[in-house]
Amino acid sequence: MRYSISSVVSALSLASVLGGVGAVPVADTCRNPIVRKEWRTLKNSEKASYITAVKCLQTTPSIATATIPNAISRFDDFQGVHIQRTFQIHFVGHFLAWHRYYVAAYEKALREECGYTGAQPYWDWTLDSADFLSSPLWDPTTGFGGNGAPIPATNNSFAVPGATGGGCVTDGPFVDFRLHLGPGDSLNATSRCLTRGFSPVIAANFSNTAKVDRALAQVDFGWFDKIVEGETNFVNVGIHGGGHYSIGGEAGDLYASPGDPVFYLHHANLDRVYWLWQSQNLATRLLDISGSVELLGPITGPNVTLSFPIEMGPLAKNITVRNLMDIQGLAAGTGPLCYEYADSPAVDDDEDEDENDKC
Ligand SMILES: *[C@@H]1O[C@H](CO)[C@@H](O)[C@H](O)[C@H]1NC(C)=O
Ligand SMILES: *[C@@H]1O[C@H](CO)[C@@H](O)[C@H](O)[C@H]1NC(C)=O
Ligand SMILES: *[C@@H]1O[C@H](CO)[C@@H](O)[C@H](O)[C@H]1NC(C)=O
Ligand SMILES: *[C@@H]1O[C@H](CO)[C@@H](O)[C@H](O)[C@H]1NC(C)=O
Ligand SMILES: *[C@@H]1O[C@H](CO)[C@@H](O)[C@H](O)[C@H]1NC(C)=O
Ligand SMILES: [Cu+2]
Repeated sequence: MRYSISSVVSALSLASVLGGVGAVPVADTCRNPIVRKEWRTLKNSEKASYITAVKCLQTTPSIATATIPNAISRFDDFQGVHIQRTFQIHFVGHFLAWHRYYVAAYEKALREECGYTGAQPYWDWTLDSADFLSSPLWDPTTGFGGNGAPIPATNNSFAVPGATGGGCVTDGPFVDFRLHLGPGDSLNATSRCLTRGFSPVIAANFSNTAKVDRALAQVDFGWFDKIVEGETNFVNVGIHGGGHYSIGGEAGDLYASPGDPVFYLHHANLDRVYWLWQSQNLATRLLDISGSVELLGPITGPNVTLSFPIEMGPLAKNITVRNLMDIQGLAAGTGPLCYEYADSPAVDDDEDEDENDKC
């Protein structure tokens, strides 16, 4: 029920109604929102176009060298800004808003600088939770390539439970790709391979439907965000950490994780879950924001509000949280966003009924 097309459609019409009330009249520039689809529902030709656009971003010259001197490509610009802002954008009230804007900026760069005509795909990791290694994402020809080569456990600076691999990826489109920033908070010049360290255990325990349902069942944004972000340990990993640590390697690096192109599919899915949560009650949830402005900051505040500034450095202009609450804010006259999410292929009414007991 929660996920059904009809509930999302009615939610979207409500968004337009809300936007009309008291909003400055704006040309209807979001009549055709681009549709973000689950990776495995794309045609092979669409998958190829996306990968081609990512590789284009990886070879398009940086525009951010004033603030990230060792960025070489536009892809590096995105990773560099995430590295720089890590402590301002995680375990804070605007975590989801910031990453919503970040993914949208990346999608815009793919479309406007690399000729990509599709939308940012998402990765519904619940589909792969039970059989992580068989995910179509890891296909060497129609996906992002697979696990990293095995390295000794002692070489893994960050021991993710159940991690395998850990070295450079050995197949797929990014086998020769070089990262120029990181690891961790380093912005020094470097040339590194893309590493992965798959952990099927993390995927099974933390990237499953029950975890998503638990997040969706939260009554306010504060609790929703808390459940999504989880804790800074491997016992109560949120669905955010589940995606990151199940891939591991570069993607498991809190700072440098956008160095793995799959980062953007993972965060698009988190954004989809955020939107599904908002869509259960848009009248309230387009306005509901809370949480500390500081990393794991005090419960006493200061807290994030709708007027809190969201900074993207050289990637996009400064805006406020208010502008990021609605993924079709462009239609509502309240922000720059104009996209929607196609249902995940897992979701149908039969399955919804089966899942009712879990929440
Ligand atoms: C493991 O770490 C050691 C010491 O830093 C290094 O010499 C070695 O090359 C590393 N091995 C692999 C497979 O990365
Ligand atoms: C980065 O470069 C600076 C200046 O050369 C150096 O002090 C620092 O140790 C380097 N950091 C890393 C992680 O290599
Ligand atoms: C994953 O779940 C299993 C079964 O509940 C549990 O035994 C194991 O400790 C969990 N592992 C992690 C890393 O959470
Ligand atoms: C910040 O939010 C917390 C939790 O919602 C609340 O208890 C606290 O009073 C808020 N602080 C301020 C300054 O608004
Ligand atoms: C965004 O705001 C910050 C803080 O006020 C400012 O330093 C920065 O120059 C602004 N960036 C842009 C692109 O306007
Ligand atoms: Cu992040």
